[in-house]
Amino acid sequence: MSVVGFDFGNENCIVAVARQRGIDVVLNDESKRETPAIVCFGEKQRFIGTAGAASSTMNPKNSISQIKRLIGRQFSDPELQRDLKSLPFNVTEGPDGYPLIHAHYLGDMRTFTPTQLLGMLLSNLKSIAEKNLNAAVVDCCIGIPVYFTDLQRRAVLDAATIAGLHPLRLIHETTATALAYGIYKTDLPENDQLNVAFVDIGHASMQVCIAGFKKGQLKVLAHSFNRSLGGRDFDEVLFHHFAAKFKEEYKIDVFQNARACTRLRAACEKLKKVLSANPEAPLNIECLMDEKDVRGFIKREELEQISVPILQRVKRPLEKALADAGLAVEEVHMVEIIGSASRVPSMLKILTEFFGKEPRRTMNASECVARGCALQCAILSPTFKVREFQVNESFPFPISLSWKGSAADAQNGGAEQQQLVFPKGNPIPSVKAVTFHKTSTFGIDVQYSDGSDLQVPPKISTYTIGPFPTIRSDRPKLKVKARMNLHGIVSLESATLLEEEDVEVPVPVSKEPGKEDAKMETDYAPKDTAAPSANETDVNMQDAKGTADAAGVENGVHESGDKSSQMETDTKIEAPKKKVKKTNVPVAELVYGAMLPADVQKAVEKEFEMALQDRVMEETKDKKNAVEAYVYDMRNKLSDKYHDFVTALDKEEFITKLQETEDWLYEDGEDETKGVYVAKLEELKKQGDPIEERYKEYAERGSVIDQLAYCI
Ligand code: ATP
Ligand code: MG
Ligand code: K
Repeated sequence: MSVVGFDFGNENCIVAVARQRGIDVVLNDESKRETPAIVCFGEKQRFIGTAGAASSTMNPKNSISQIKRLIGRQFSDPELQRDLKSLPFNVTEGPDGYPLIHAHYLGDMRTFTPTQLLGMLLSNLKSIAEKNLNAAVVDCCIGIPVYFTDLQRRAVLDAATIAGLHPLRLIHETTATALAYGIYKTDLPENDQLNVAFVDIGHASMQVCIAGFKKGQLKVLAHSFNRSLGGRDFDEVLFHHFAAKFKEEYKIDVFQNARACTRLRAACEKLKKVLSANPEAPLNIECLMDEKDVRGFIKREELEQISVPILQRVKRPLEKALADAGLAVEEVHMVEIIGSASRVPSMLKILTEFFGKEPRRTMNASECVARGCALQCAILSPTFKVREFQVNESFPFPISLSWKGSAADAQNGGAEQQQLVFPKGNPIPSVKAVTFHKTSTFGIDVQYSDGSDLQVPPKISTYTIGPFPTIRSDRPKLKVKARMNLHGIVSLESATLLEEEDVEVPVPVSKEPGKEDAKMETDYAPKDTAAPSANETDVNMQDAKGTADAAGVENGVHESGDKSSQMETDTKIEAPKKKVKKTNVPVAELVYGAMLPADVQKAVEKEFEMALQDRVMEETKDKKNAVEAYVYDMRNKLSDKYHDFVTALDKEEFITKLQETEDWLYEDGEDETKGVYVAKLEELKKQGDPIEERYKEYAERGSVIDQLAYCI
């Protein structure tokens, strides 16, 4: 089984694999460690990754990039709207309120969802891993930003399904980094805690994670982020700076010309990188617009001045992380910076000032996320034995359930009630049982509580619980099980009606006397947890206010499996007591904006078709190349080593035929199907093979004679 980690960025993706001797970042077809996150649509096929980047300058309108920014967001999302302004391709609002990307592909204008596009990127990354491992890749871990919403996490999983991948875990990028940092450290303290802040400044966003390390484990103390603060902001200020300058000096308005915009932006990104290593740098672009060559120049100091508004925003996520971790700045023992935009010197200055110490770059800034993902995959996979290391992850948003109070409750008649179920910082994964006093069908919303820092509609999903069976007892309880799975996705997975029956029967007594009631909540066996102990904390029993249908949350607990029924068989008869009858009540799920399973299946088939088309086109190219290669090779050999094995007449005829084929390849035969090239090669071989045979026979005989001569 494969053990693979994927880091898909806005700009670049990295693939890491676990081998017996450790984790390796693998090379793509172009022998690069980084693969551009681009899908380029062509007339006959798609070009993904490095191939996509190569065709993107020629075909900007059909080259789709920044897919990570688009995924799982509503079209009306102001952040998405801002992002769209600088993208060269066409995006519109779909009937469901989510973006659709338009591209010219196979002779038609077509639309794709961001999830489909991420599926394409992932299937390209999957094939990079497969080529390196020489084996099928299915199991994997994928890094995601800590700020990804429930919907974005689901979208990544759907994209993975489309690509034929099965993520064992979606892991927060900064946590993957912390894992890659800690697992190799042999000097972690047994009792004290080493607190390390990881700051990731990527292309579009910034993430901070403070983790506490002890021997054999890490605990995430806080996560914070700014979703729109990264390297591209520097590109943008440089872009506006030079756009204004060129308007004044050269009387050209790049905003009037999409191609000029793209070229100036690209030049500004390069300029920014040059300024990271040099105090000043020139910017020259030939024929930018109206046949004018432009020349510019900027000092690093000047970049720092015009980027003050960006730099001012860096401090807040740092302060938040510290506050959430409950640490004073001196208690952070080390600061590690990652993400390539952390190379901007003024960023480093701010971080140094804030933490009162120089941040370190022990980690490979561009590869640590993928490496951490591969490590996490190895930990979760049965095929690898990994050094004991626990990852105690924490969820960055508070999540509540809300429902309508029943009319029977006079005070709360029909009013909305809310219960915080997974507070901010809740361990991942986690299961909680929530008790309701409901007896007929009702709805529960899962939503972000206030203060989630997410500017998205709070509602995640709605569950309909019911219909209920005929109720026979007085005050039945309904236990609803809410799960936050290993990916950080929340769902309600079951509802059980508990009724005390009148008949007095002997009851099960658990092995721990006096704990029968709590047992059902706590005695869950871990299933999907990487860190079983992550869940044992955070017991939060909030009882009903005595009203008709208030809820209580019981405990952060593990997977139940079928433990509860098992519990009843595992008993001794000791005392008569009322028996509790359990009945499952149906739970129907509606997740806002998520793909339906049938649609995912359709997308899988579509991806399969498109991949087949790509493969056919690649093979067609190969077959065409084979014809061309045969022509050149045969022509050379006919006038060289095959010379004595063909009559002059046959040779002349064959050479004419080869010439005709060459001409055909550049004219009528330039754009043929794979079958035509295969047939053409066969046709040529019919003439060439006998010559080749005769030559081979002779050569072999010669070598036999040589051998004999040698023996004698
Ligand atoms: P994200 O983290 O937003 O998902 P990503 O992981 O693709 O995106 P990175 O590869 O970490 O992002 O960083 C890319 C950014 O780093 C780009 O904006 C790029 O211009 C910038 N960058 C790369 N090298 C340098 C450098 N030497 N100096 C300054 N900035 C750089
Ligand atoms: Mg990144
Ligand atoms: K393992």
